[in-house]
Amino acid sequence: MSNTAQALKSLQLRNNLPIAALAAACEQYPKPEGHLYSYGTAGFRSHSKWFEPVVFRVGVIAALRSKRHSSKFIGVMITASHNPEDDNGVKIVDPRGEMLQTEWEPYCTKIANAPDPASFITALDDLCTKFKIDVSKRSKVVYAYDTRPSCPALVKALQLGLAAMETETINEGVRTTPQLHYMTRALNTQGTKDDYGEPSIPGYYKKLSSAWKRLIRRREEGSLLIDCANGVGAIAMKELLEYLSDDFKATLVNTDVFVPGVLNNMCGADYVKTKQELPPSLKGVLKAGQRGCSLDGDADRLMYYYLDEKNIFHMLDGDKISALIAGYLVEKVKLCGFKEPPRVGVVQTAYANGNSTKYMQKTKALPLVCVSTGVKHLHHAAEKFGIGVYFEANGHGTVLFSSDTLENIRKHEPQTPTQDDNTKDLKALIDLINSTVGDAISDMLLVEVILNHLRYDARAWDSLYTDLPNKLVKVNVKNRADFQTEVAERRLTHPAELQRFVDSQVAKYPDGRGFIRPSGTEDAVRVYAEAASKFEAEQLANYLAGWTYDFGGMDPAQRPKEYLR
Ligand code: 16G
Ligand code: MG
Repeated sequence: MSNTAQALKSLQLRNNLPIAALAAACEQYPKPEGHLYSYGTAGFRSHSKWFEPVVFRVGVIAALRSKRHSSKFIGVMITASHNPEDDNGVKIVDPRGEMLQTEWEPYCTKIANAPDPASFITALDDLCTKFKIDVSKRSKVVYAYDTRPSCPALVKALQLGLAAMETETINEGVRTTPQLHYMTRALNTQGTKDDYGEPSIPGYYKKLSSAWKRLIRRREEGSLLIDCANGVGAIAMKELLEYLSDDFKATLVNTDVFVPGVLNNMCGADYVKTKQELPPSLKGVLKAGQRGCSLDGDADRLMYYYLDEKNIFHMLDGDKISALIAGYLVEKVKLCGFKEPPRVGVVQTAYANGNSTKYMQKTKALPLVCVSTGVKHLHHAAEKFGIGVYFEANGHGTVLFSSDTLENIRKHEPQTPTQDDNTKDLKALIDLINSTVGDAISDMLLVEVILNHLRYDARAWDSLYTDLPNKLVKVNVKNRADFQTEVAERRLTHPAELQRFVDSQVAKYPDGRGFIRPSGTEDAVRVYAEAASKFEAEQLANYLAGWTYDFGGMDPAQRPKEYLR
């Protein structure tokens, strides 16, 4: 008898897992030695060459998650978003289209790292016991993947995991992440009072385009330039344009979906946000005054921008998008004439520009909370408002309507024609917004509708407030776990001495703010600083980076020269 067979025979399981099928499949995808995976902020991420074993195991976990939820559909998305083309990632989507419940994350990590079939099955057994999973229930999983060349092989691995659990599956093919989230929710709510829309990709396009047509008034001439990052957003945008009437004029650029090496390369939302400049491929294409926007590689982030008459680049990031939407919604709600108007609130992270926070709280008197980085944190905080607007500065965000708010709007009886018009608008906005997760395409339509209603051009929108100059630096350290934070990542608890240094430096700069946090997706620490001038913001960031580098146990002689000390 082989070692594996012996180990399997001596297993004492508490749950009736299909041991033979799981073990056979696991042997086809042995875990590479020396690689540790972690279910982090955006699921698992890795170089794609190490990734098939993880995706196989995620298939099994997703099946168990479906059993845990009385056979509801669970989503699985294979994408590494804005990361390099050779990377890949996988995440699990819960029945309402939300991120996987956090309590499951450490179990996912343990299952992914189990070195052999016996320990893999034992880890699954622990999960089943912990969450009282009835293994005999049916399981259903819907999955999709982006345009990365590694996806077909990863999909095969996923399918093997699902087959081992005899899961009922729907393969949605090459889709954006938000489309997969939409599908998951629509499949699970079909025919119920929470029906989210027709559970199909044409259903998604119909929902968005019909809401758009109900909302849009006469549009000015001119075309929106959309940088699709050479990713799956290009496919979705082309399909959506078929559904939108002629008055949506868009020019798509960076649509080379299957050309090797171009995905997210010098383009896309992450490029724009981190470089704070126009992607080179748009130079000479974007005209002064014209609006442009960039999606990221899986189309869940959105960045807007324009060039002024002197051809100077201006970025309209997630904070500006949030300010536009929240400011608009709070006025819209007033115009509907509710007896008890829903409370509009905003959720941000520490990265939100200080002037955006001031604008929301002081100018617009909006309630605002700050939470840790990562969509799951923002989403949950936004659920506490009647209408919760959440955005990360990097352009990921959406709007949530609580069930009480939806009920309130459904029952509302407008007393005047104006109230009636505005209530109709609000209902159409609910359909236009993909509330399951940030959706670059839905957000882009929402921004365009609001600009259209307010008769704003990019400059008018930009002038809501002026961004404080800022800089983000990535610092390599020996162990990012040595850096611990509190108050939504705005302060370090450890190393305490480093936080004291941050405080003493920040105090020297007018409008200064700075923080240091460990990344949730990479083995690095991020340093952010803002101040009244560009020079000061950069100087402050470089000081904080220098100290972070040294506190991170790195050799001071090797410190990059831009890091000050
Ligand atoms: C992931 C998060 C994103 C966050 C980023 C921070 C999701 C779906 N995505 O991409 O929201 O801004 O991580 O990365 O949650 P960091 O921890 O490496 O700075
Ligand atoms: Mg993304």
